Amino acid sequence: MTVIDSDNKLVLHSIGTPNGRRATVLLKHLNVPFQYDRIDITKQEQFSKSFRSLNPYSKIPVIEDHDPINNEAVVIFESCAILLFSAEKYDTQKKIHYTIEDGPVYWDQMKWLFFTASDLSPSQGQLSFYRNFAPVQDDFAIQRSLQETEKVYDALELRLNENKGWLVSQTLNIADVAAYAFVKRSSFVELDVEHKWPQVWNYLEKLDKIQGFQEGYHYDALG
Ligand SMILES: N[C@@H](CCC(=O)N[C@@H](CS)C(=O)NCC(=O)O)C(=O)O
Repeated sequence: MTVIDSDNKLVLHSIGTPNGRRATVLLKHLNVPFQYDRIDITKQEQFSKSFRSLNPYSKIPVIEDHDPINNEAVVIFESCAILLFSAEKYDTQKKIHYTIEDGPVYWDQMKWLFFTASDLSPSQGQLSFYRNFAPVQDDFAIQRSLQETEKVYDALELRLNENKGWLVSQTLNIADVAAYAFVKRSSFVELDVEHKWPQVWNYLEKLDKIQGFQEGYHYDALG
């Protein structure tokens, strides 16, 4: 396990899964140098004592860094909390995030960020588990998680359609990073995004062209 190094560089403990990729996409987009500590969750490394001391829930990604206000060491888990922290600390030009001073658009960002955290990732994650990894084929579980995931993609489609192809305002922000890492992985759960949710497909193609997004996405891959 890597520990935070003396030059204060951010340490990312992660692997190339959708939640892990949220962190690498944002860090690459912002050109933030980081030290990568690969936690192989297929080898149960997330349950080691040292990793558990960083995240008692034993999930990647986790970062170690220093607070931008008082420079105290901090450990942050939860991929969307990592996005909020990294944007606050490193996006000093506010290229990819809104702050509370920006008014209602900040709350829109939070709303869509939380939507990705509490609706998109869990439903797609469950579908992925039941389709790709469960030891037994459980048709009810597959159908239920498919239905929930489709509802999420329906909501994204509606929002993008009504809001000129963006989730928040008409600009890029951290909610897009959070959505991108999962939508880009949609073929793994056999969702036909191109034909069923054309606005989401166009959105994905648009995000693919943003600097650092594909680099961050492909930085690592599980398996
Ligand atoms: N809510 C967490 C979820 C993190 C998560 O589910 N990480 C998965 C990989 S994508 C993991 O570490 N799985 C290992 C395990 O469940 O043992 C976040 O957004 O960071």
